[in-house]
Amino acid sequence: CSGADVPQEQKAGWASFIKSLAQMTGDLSSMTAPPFILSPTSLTEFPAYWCEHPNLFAEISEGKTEQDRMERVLRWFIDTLSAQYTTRNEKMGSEKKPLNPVLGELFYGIWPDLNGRGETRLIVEQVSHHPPITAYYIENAKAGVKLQGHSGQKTSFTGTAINVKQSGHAVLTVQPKNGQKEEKYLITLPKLRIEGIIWGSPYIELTDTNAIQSSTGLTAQIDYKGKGYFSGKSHSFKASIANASGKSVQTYEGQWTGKSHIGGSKGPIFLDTTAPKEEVTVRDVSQQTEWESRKLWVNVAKGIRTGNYDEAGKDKTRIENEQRQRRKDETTNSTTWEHLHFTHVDSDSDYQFLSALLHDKLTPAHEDAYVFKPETMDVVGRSA
Ligand code: CLR
Repeated sequence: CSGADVPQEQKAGWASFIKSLAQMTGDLSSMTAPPFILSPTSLTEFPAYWCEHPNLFAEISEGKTEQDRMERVLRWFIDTLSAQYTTRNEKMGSEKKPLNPVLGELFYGIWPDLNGRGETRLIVEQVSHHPPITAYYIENAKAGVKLQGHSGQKTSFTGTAINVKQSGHAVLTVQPKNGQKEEKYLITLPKLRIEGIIWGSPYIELTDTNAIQSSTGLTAQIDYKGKGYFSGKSHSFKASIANASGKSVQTYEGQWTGKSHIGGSKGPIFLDTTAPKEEVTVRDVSQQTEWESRKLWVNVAKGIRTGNYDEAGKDKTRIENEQRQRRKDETTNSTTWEHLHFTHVDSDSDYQFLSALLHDKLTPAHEDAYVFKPETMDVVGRSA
């Protein structure tokens, strides 16, 4: 029956949450949801999912040809999907509602240099609160690969599922190890459907398509299907790499949560995403500044983890009030909040150039971007 996975005493709360979804106007991040569905993790931590297999990220620049490198980009990209979209189900039993970051919230991490692959660094900043937008930068300088992007969401409710359209994009820059010239890859983001809402055990299925457009002219297109389309299996995809004239040069298919193959389903293995993931390394909370996510939310997270929802609620209210006061002060003083690590540009020249190379032209032709300020790489954070 509906709500089967909802704790008895929260069934009424879940029912009214579902009702309020119908009234939602595109942003559900600030909606109140019953405790059992709350996650103790802020959305500013999510960009770490781009790199839980740092080897695959580093190895992109080792590709010998343009097509080899595009295939490596595709392999790394498909590999990130299971981390991005199934981690909460694996760790917490279902998809959960993440903490809604405050403006200026920061998240830093690294993946250590193992076997000479180079250290990978992650810098995340919440650059907008209404609507929520998270900007991120990931770099492995030794390997010559860096990723810059931002992410937002528009949500709508179908009556049984939540549709999530992702806004933003990412640009990957690769300096090939063989000395060939620098390449850029525009990465657009797939659409999500959150299913299982009625039962109280939400999970994500990816839908539609996304693309990776290289400055070399090569394009990768990825099509997503759930159960009963390509293979009868959930979390399925088909991908193809095409050259500048649109001719397919290689295809791939399989599950983004498991194995996929080159060519048909009987072809050689392309990727097995079940290899152990390397979680990002983050400084201990005791060494973090007030703006760093795990320090900022420490009491809220503790309350959620231990079932002490009063404590969680109280500290969340304190944080939100403090934010409201800051915004008021800014209005009074005619100042605006300044980003620490990123500069906002209205039109991203990489997006404009690369999206024009796509056969299925993107709309809009322009998108904004948050450009990482390299001189802030070593800044430990904003002081309280
Ligand atoms: C954020 C960007 C990441 C990929 C990603 C994964 C899960 C998404 C999240 C993004 C945005 C927020 C999200 C979440 C799943 C659930 C959550 C859509 C796109 C919403 C706000 C909460 C829904 C509440 C139900 C679980 C009841 O790279």
